[in-house]
Amino acid sequence: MQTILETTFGERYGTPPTHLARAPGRVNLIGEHIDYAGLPVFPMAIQREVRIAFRPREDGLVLAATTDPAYAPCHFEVGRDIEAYEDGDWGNYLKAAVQGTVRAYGLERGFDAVIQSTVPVAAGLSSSSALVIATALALSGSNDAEPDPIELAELMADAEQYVGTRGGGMDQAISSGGRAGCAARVEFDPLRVEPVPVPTGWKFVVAHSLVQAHKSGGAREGYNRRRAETEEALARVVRHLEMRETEVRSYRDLLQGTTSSDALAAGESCLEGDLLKRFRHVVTEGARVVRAEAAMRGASMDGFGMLMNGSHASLAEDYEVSIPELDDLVSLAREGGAVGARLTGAGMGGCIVALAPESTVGRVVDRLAGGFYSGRGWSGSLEDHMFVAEPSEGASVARM
Ligand code: NG1
Repeated sequence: MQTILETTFGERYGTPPTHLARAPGRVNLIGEHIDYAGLPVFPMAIQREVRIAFRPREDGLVLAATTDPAYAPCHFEVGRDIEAYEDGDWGNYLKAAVQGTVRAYGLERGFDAVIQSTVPVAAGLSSSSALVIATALALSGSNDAEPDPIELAELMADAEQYVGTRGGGMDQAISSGGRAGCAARVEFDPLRVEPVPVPTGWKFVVAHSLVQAHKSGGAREGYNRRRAETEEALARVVRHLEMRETEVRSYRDLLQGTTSSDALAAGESCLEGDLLKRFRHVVTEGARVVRAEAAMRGASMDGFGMLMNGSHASLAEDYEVSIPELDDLVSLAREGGAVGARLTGAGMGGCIVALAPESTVGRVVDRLAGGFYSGRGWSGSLEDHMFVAEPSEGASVARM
């Protein structure tokens, strides 16, 4: 039986597709808003993914359509300097990937494509990076190139800045380099993805707040401002500690030269207001990631859950990226028996992630369904908004 991708491709281009590229979305388990500070984060690739059925072309055109009528088809020429569509146009993610891949590998042949995604959009689950990685694989596959997954992730983290958000690189790394059954510690500069097996019986529930946070639109300003604030806070602390600005260029550098508690004390004495809050979040979240990895390796579910709770409090109070809907979901998940829950992704909308033992996960889901989703307007099935995330394999491309 033909899949919807194959049927749509045949109807549109009159031939069957020859290849399939896929790239997963991700849920970040802990380590939020610190990838751009150079600190390790702890995400997991999930079963929701972007799939691109494609066929290489003889010329340099990219023709793309999706199985979702909300997204208009687009076409453009492969090149090193591709002019962007209007702000907010989904096609800019394709252009970002193509331009970045061409600049790195000098590829010339384009492709015909049909795209399908099961990653909710603007939900903090990295639908955009999954699309970017899958597109880069489609272009590479069309030109018989086989980029290394980590190198590709690094390239695409830069390439995605084409849409105007200066992201940190976590999403591309885990979408490209994730391992089935594992979460991962992602380190930066140089990029490293170190798989950590998720213990049996740990279940991560993802639930959407029904509020979208569009990073190609409104949420971009909030994201970029936070990033600028953390940089400003760092510069002041470095001056206060009389460290050399050329040697301490990130929070990672800072925390290699001083302990978290000394860094916090320095922040308290030279920062105030929002800058102090942003600084405190980054430093404490960095410490939570280290402890969370140890908790997962030691199968301490309560330990991991406690750190997730601490992360949410810090994101809500110090980083100020939560909203009432996310706070409600977090409280309900805990009431339902989750050992920990937090907003995941950039916040300002999007999803929460909650950790529960397998025996309790049904209660968590019921509590969220009854306490949050019933009585609110939403379309589709409840599974579109809330699901149990499975630790999944990173992106791949294969002949169909
Ligand atoms: P989401 O929530 O998927 O938009 C963004 C950034 C990440 C990271 C998180 C916050 C992009 C592509 N992604 O992710 O790099 O900074 O926010 O932890 O900008």
